[in-house]
Amino acid sequence: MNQRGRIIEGRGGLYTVRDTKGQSYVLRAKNRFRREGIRPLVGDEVLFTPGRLEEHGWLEEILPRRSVSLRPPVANITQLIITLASEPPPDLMLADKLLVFAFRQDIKALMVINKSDLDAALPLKMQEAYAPAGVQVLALSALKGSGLETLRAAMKGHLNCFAGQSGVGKSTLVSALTGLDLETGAVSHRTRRGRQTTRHISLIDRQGLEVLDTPGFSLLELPTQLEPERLREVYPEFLPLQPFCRFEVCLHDQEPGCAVEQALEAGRLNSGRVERYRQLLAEQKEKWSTRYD
Ligand SMILES: Nc1nc2c(ncn2[C@@H]2O[C@H](COP(=O)(O)OP(=O)(O)O)[C@@H](O)[C@H]2O)c(=O)[nH]1
Ligand SMILES: [Mg+2]
Ligand SMILES: [Zn+2]
Repeated sequence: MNQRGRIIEGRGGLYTVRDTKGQSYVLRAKNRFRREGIRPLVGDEVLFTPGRLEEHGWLEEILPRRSVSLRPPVANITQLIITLASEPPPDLMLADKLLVFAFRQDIKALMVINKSDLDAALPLKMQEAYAPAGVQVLALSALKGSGLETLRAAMKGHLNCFAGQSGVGKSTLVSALTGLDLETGAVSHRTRRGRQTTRHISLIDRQGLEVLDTPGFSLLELPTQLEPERLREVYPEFLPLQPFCRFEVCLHDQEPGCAVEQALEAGRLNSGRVERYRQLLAEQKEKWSTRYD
């Protein structure tokens, strides 16, 4: 008889699955998965047959995924926590790409500005840039422990995944929130990427929080299949303006009579967001036009 659970870890062909009662099982995937090209992912809801005595059991079926990411390989995230800090200097292009990734899959996005003990101005700047996109921005310091309770409350009920540049303090945050002692690295060592990329992914379920700390989101590429025309759809701050653009298929990229351009000139849109949107649009157009090469 099949039982139901969630994959919390995958290593060397063995999957650890936890059921709703908190019991863990070690499973092997049926050959069928490989034949059909299906890769079980951490976060997957599955049906399985437990093993008898010391034997491993069998992963029988993967239930439909709510969201999926292949780099890092995780399924069913419901909230992406985009983490920034003043050190290393914020990569806002990465933040915007992460938002595109999240919004395309209907994943909720939350932005946390860590290390606010070092720089109290950054959270306000990010609030200005991202609140119009409907993103909640939280200021905190994992080191000082400030702002953690607000973050904890925002994480409840979600399968959370921390994303952002190496060195912003994701692991420190997850440790502070869950009481686990995760591997953290000082910023000055962040170029030694080997250790990070070999690290495996696991789903932590502690103190009422479900969370993934993965290094893989730090170099996000938008998928080639994302049509340039669809990019504007995942910029919530553009949507109310769009009906006022002269052209219905306005890409908000210097076309005449563009309401986004007018709002930008009037200072009613964040210029960085618009500039980076246009840069991403150009990149997607390029990828799209060469997608069969
Ligand atoms: N000043 C300060 N440093 C922090 C804070 N949180 C983390 N750090 C430091 O930032 C460095 C990188 O942290 P880590 O958690 O490994 O970052 P990750 O690469 O995003 O997982 C470590 O040296 C941490 O001690 C914070 O709130 N304030
Ligand atoms: Mg880390
Ligand atoms: Zn327009």
